[in-house]
Amino acid sequence: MTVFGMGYVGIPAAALFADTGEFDVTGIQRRSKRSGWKIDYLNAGKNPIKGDEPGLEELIDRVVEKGTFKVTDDATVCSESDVILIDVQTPVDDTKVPRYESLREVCAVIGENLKKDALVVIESTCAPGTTDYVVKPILEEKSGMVAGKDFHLVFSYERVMVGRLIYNIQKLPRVVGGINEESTKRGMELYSHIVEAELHPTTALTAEIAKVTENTYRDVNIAFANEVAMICESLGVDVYDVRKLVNTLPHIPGDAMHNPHRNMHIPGAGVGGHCLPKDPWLLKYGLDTYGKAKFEPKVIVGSREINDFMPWHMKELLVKGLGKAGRQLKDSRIAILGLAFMKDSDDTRNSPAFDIIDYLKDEVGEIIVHDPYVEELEGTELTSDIAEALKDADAMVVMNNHSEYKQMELDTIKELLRTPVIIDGRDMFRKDEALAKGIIYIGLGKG
Ligand code: SAJ
Repeated sequence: MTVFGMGYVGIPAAALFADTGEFDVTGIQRRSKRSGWKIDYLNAGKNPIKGDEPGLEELIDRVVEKGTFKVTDDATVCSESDVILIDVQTPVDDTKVPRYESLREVCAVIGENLKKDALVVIESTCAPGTTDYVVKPILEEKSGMVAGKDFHLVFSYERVMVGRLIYNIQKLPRVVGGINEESTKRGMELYSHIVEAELHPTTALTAEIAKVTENTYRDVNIAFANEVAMICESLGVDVYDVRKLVNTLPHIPGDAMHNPHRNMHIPGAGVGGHCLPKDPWLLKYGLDTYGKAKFEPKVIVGSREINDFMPWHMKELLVKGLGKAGRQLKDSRIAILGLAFMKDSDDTRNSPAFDIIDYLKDEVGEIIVHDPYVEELEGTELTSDIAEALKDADAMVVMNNHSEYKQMELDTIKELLRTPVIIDGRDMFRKDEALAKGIIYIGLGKG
């Protein structure tokens, strides 16, 4: 087996297959400036993925020791492989169009070296239609073989999440989408080696749509919560009270059609990460590029617009809060809390904090950003010391829900701030308690 792309998807998958004893796995990693170091690191049995990934380091060490996993930059080794996994980056650019350069490059090399009867599996998230209209033509043209007959082609997406890379591959259900029956069958057989949960056979296109839909569904639900939050602000109630009440509808498993259950998501200062801000655009790109009927997917695009608006709304709330304290943005020192995109993580990909920093940096006296986990920030002062961040600040803007923020005492905050203004984008504090202490508190969604 050859696995292209030693990232947070490729490494766990390669190691798990290597651990079964059924596969002799080679990981392919380009000797690029940014990631070339991973080759020697992995071959030394070490895990290059940051953050806490239970079981991953021991797994890598074990399979390197056993000799069933090694990494190289020589992609032509795939000529020996019966199974080839494609786990390379598939980002979208700032015009929301997917960048398939590395995918195309890898497909060309695979095509040139493809062994008859091999199984090729794309695990990277891509726009619906990519397997059929991008990957398949390159593999067929370069190999001179016919997909589905001389070799097999499957799209089977990962559902990995930070902190649960190994667990999710083993324990979450797996969708296996082949370009034809035979391909699907071989994909099902392959994943039966490492997936303990149920396997769901389908077509490649259906699987591609399912993957981006899983994340688009979440993005739309968050946007719905954010829109209700702004309605609650305007009408003068607390959206978190509304959410609690809405979600009291019981979850009665069994009769789905009459199951009243609601799951209103959590409103917040924005949506970051490497999945949600990207996947809705991949779904739209698939519709625009390969769809027969063209139309504007209003709910999906509208939801992206709402979620992308939230950091701007946090700035609006900040201006309001400073106004109540008789201050202007331009002569204020602002403390932004939470650079990472999610709780207790150092992952800053697409973090909404970058947006509000952009909106403020040319308009305020000073900005200082606080994050307990993130170590560097280009162009703006960053500290992991909360007292340093809050000292003499005229407002504290909470952009993410790190546990440290939930545990802070309002009295301490008030003492440190020069002007007692809290703009709470993640429901970290109770409005009534803050107001009782003479703090000018504005919570997102709390009218
Ligand atoms: N967020 C909200 N309100 C919510 C949930 C999330 O504002 O109710 C925000 C978070 O603050 C964050 C962003 O959305 O900024 C993304 O959060 P996330 O929990 O979706 O984290 P991700 O981006 O790591 O999402 C991944 C996805 N997993 C895969 O793509 C395989 C997603 O499908 C999972 O649902 C999610 O993990 C998860 O549940 O942990």
